[in-house]
Amino acid sequence: MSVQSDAHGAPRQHTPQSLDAWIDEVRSLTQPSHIHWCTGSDAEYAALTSELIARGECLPLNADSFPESYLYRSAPNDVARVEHLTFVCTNDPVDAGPNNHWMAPSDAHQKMDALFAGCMRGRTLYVIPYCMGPIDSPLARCGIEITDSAYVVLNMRIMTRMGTPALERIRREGHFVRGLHSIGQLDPEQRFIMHFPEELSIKSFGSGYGGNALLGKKCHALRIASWQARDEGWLAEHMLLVALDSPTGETHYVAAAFPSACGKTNLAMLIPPDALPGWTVRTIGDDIAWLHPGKDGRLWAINPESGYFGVAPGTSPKSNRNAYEMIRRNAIFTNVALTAENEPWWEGMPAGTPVKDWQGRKMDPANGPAAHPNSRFTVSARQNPNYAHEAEAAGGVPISAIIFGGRRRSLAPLVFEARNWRHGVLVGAGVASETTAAATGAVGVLRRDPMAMKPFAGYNFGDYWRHWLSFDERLTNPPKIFHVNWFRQDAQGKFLWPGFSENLRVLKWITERVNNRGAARETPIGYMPNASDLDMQGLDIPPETLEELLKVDVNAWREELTSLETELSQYGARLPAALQTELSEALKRL
Ligand code: OXD
Ligand code: MN
Repeated sequence: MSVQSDAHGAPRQHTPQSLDAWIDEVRSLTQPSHIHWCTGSDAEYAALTSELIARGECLPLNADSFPESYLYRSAPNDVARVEHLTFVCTNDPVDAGPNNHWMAPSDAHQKMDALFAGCMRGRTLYVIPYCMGPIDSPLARCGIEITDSAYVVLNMRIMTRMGTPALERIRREGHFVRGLHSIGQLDPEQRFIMHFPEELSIKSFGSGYGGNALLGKKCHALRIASWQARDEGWLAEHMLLVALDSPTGETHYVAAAFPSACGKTNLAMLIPPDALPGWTVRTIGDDIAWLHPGKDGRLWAINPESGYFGVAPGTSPKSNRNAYEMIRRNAIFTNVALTAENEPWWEGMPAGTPVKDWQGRKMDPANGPAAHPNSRFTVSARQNPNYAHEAEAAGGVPISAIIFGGRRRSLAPLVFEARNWRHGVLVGAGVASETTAAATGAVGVLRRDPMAMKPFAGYNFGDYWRHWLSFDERLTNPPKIFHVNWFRQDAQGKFLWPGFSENLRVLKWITERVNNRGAARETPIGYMPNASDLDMQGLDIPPETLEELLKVDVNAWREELTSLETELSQYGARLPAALQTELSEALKRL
């Protein structure tokens, strides 16, 4: 099955292989001993959990302090996304682009089918029908994941609208994204995450880790959906979504893209500081947004997910009180440490003492952190005390501002505003960030992560930027685009900005700019607040620190954009001329 645009740009849907024929084909390939069609019911969740407890694969946590919550430990070599083993398999390698690892679809299918052959013998094959987005939303898209992991089923039930209603929609619509997953032997030598965007399908083998195994999330809702979105005229992005209610009763919806483990969940669940009374931040989503141009010329967004797969370490009443409260029931914890009271524990926890580390070993600081740095909680978004009811709106919410950001100890100021949509696309393309534990590999290395989509864009970034630029014409009332950096450090490595709740001060300026009220100065990199334009009441920051946070180092920016120019040149003929022009103009302004 594939979707292509006809001469008029309208999506053309090829007839998919029928669901039942595909299940039959997978059954003969993988040879499971049972097939279980997931309904998404409470009883099913409870039964699967009991099975996993009986098999020793899951530990119930303290029933008084963490009711209905469980701990899972993964294989120690299977704790993060594996970007070097993740492929986009298009007929023409240029369509995958230099930003992706590529394999020819026929080779990839052959390789994967050899791994899948007989891999479910003695195991149950679970068929998981799911819907990404509100079940009645025309902006939502469905998929089926076949897996041999009950852990995946339990997580997919929290993270997606999973079960019978999704299956009914799939049967009605006749098309869906096909995902085939097996944990295999959890052997890193036999681990691959393959995407076939032209067929709207995914094959993932050898990993049980969320980003590799919960196929609705990164594989479908970002890599495959970004391709689908290009064909159909929308955007699938690595963005949180929030509703910002101001003291005057206005609501602004804001989308923000940050690389993995850069605080998206914390920003999405921000609790306003006492010094800014009357503000409320409500969460629509913490990781992925699907953005569609509306008939009114605005950009409308849904969160395709229904739960959070959040980074546990650092989650505390101080960093994110709502998250800390929300994960005290009905939560799945993966690779956290354990206290003597059978409570989950991670670095940054205000109390408790770990007695067992994330691998279940007796706690010994010589073995490193107690919780794995990429240990996670999975929890329903509805448990968030500030869950925005708009997350269920079939038509989504209209976006006023898009924010890009990265983790950069130097250069990027606290906030700046792009001059217009086209300049905003350049700002997004220039996002760079220090790597984190969310993916295997070195941590703390600065890398370019355009639109925070480096690991997730399912096609050539050159084509992706062209698609982004096309929204200049598709939208008569586009969101304003901003760039923020919460992570600036001084020479001693101390953070210059307190972050967390205090980030609301920057969001407040952003909403003022959206309302054409906020003051700003024009700088060579865009519009920036003067120190006096930010609401700093009740926050004690030395004036010279604030000045440093709002400074533009012209020479360093010239170097930055020159290096961006070199990086963009690898996209050759696929790089849109308009982006190159935008970059040349930005360089001239410096
Ligand atoms: C995530 C990630 O899990 O970006 O959201 O890695
Ligand atoms: Mn993410």
